[in-house]
Amino acid sequence: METVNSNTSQVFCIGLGECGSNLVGSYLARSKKGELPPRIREYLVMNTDRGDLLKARQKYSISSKRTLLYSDAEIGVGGKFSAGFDAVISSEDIILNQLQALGYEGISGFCIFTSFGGGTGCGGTPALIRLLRKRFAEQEKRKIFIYVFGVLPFNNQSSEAVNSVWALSKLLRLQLEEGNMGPDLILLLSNRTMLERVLSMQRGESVDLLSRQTGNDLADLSKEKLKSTTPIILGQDSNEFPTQLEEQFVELINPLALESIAEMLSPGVPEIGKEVLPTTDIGDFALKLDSVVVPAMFNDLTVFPEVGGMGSQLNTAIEYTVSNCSLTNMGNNPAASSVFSVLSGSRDIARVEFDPFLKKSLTPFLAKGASISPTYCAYDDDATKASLLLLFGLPKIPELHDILEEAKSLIQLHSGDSELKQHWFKRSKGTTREELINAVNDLEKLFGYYITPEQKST
Ligand SMILES: Nc1nc2c(ncn2[C@@H]2O[C@H](COP(=O)(O)OP(=O)(O)OP(=O)(O)O)[C@@H](O)[C@H]2O)c(=O)[nH]1
Ligand SMILES: [Mg+2]
Repeated sequence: METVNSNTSQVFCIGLGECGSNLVGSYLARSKKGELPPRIREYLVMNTDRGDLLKARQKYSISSKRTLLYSDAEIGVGGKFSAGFDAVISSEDIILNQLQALGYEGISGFCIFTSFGGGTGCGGTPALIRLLRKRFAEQEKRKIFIYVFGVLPFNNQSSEAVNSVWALSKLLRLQLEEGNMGPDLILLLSNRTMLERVLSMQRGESVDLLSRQTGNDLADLSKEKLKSTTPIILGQDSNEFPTQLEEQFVELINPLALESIAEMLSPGVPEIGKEVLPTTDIGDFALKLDSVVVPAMFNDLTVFPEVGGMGSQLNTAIEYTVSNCSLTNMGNNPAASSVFSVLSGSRDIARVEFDPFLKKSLTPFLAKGASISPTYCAYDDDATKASLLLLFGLPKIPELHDILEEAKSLIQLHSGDSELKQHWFKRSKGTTREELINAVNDLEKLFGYYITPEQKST
């Protein structure tokens, strides 16, 4: 396997569809003085929906050369992922031309941001990855890394659940094609998990704002009470997720997702007074992790090396990170196949000597034989806040069980002898019932044996 040169890696970010555009827009608009964060060469925000693209452009002040409206639909594809797929295929030239105009030659890798529940991003991502892989293999004769940051839907969005199952299966199957036509990593960011995290962890101003807008005093509600008294908020008992709340929720959620994304890009960024051991850059994650990854980030880590007992302090921090900070719920027993940890902080905290402690504390969350890759980002500055990023490869994901059940129910609903009934598959998704059943089977085989309902955590 060819390796990625970690010393010179520069990354190109692409936001596909509405969710992808928002994530890329809010990530890169955060940068100071309009400069891109180090190691981000450029970015492009793409959509098949003119209105949404314009909205993203205005909201995040994105220049027109960094946006691309493609396909002739102009109003999005309404969740029909096959149309999202075809839209990329029929616009390959204009996509490559615009990437070239932005300067993507010599790039080490791409980060693609998308939802898995919509149509433009969900369907377009596999087609885009294939296009990029071919372009670099044919013209630059080299391998690039491609990471997909994919957003899983809220509860009870069955049509989005179907799309998510299709997307995951499609992306993983593309990896099996000669030359790997799929992504190196799929990072799962779950809207339902992130919403719960935000509501329970960040009961500050943002929740007050949401409370005023929804008429619910969210700050005053425990998670259980929230579920029972306002089922609509978490979509527990309603048939459909309330779209009017969705926009407000994603505003709260996106900053949480971006923390982990920014941290993933950071170890390889050179800074004065910073030392990274072992040398690590974003491309290395692909070499050490299984291809489906759940990030968990504790960005306000407080440990006190001077007090001693670093083993137990780190143990507590890791337990907390796994159970409270993962961006997709991994339940109580993730049994992951691999993990990458990045401990950042002052030289007292980010020390290679802590390797045995970290490994010991991570072991209960891993399957037997799993690989552990710790990295330490040490800063001269004593005041630097400490943080811990854990990337779990192929963990148990109870939520995928729910998504699969939602998808199966919808598939079942439209199945039957009637040709007219089955027409739904063609009309709404542009695919066959068989293709969706195969996608369900793929995920049940990959994850099913350990995502039984009993293993669901609260
Ligand atoms: N976290 C997060 N989720 C979002 C955001 N915008 C949309 N979503 C989620 O994305 C899903 C809908 O997908 P979109 O990204 O809107 O769809 P699209 O790719 O534009 O495709 P079409 O609209 O079908 O053409 C839903 O699950 C939304 O909750 C966002 O900014 N952040
Ligand atoms: Mg859209």
